Amino acid sequence: MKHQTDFKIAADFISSNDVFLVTTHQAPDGDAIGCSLGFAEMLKVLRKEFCISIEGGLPEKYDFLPDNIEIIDPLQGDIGRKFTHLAVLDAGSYNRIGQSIKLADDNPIILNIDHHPSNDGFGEVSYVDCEASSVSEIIFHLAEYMKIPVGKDMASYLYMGIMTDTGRFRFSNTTSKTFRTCAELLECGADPAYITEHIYFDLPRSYIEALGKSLYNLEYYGNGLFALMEYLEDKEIEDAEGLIDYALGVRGVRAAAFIRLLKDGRFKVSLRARDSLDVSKIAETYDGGGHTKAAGFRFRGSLSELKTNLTETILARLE
Ligand SMILES: [Mn+2]
Repeated sequence: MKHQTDFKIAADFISSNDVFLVTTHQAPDGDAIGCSLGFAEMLKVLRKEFCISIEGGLPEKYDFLPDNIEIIDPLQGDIGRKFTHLAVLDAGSYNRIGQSIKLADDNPIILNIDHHPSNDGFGEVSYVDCEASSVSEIIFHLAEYMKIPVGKDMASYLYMGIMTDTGRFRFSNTTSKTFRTCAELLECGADPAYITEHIYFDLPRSYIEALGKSLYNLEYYGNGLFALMEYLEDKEIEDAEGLIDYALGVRGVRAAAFIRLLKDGRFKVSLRARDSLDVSKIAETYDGGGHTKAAGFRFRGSLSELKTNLTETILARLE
């Protein structure tokens, strides 16, 4: 898939239309939320009409963000309106927006802005920059290109997106450009201490409980090269994605998987790797996707078969 990174086409799409549905992937992470809100701030400056739809609405942990933009949760019923022009952000494929699809026309005209290498290039206009740390970073540079001033709220959203998608500036997607972008966001009013405090040091007790249970179920395979963690309680953990870092952070571990049970009986599997292993390739064999070092998929079937197959596949590539 050849991806294009020409801001002009994206900017023309935005300038030449008036009403947008802004949406992102289901189970939104910090970047998904940050870039959607940041993009909406841009549309505000341009005096465009828009609506943000995120499946499940805004997760509670993001309550601290400025709340002057309403986010629609398509699971809460029909708003009686459909949109022709969509800005789909941080989603590798169109169906990743989940139920937000209900707010789109049957044949929507889509602007796809993303940084996942697995992006399938959907949409009339697709801007996919795999070198960017996050879509939030892309949105900042798009605003700069379009000469749109970045206010404090927009800066806060985008800083939050970059900080979370780089794992607090520690993943290999963190570049000098990332830091320069963040420096500019700070100059535009983003408060890094405030944002970090709310994202990482204001955890609900239920999260710590889930962490305890997940760590209790940590297993090692292949002489400790692969760590497998599972959380099969019938209780949803808010922001469970971060838990896998504990498995990957164990000395000697080069790949980790975290298996969770979804409400519909399927398993959600997150994969992480250090070094050379490309876990997005493994996720793709299960119809999932993601980045080389962080990917995932959903699976319906037997848990023991899943664990056996996944362990074999990963160890075959590690050893
Ligand atoms: Mn992202």
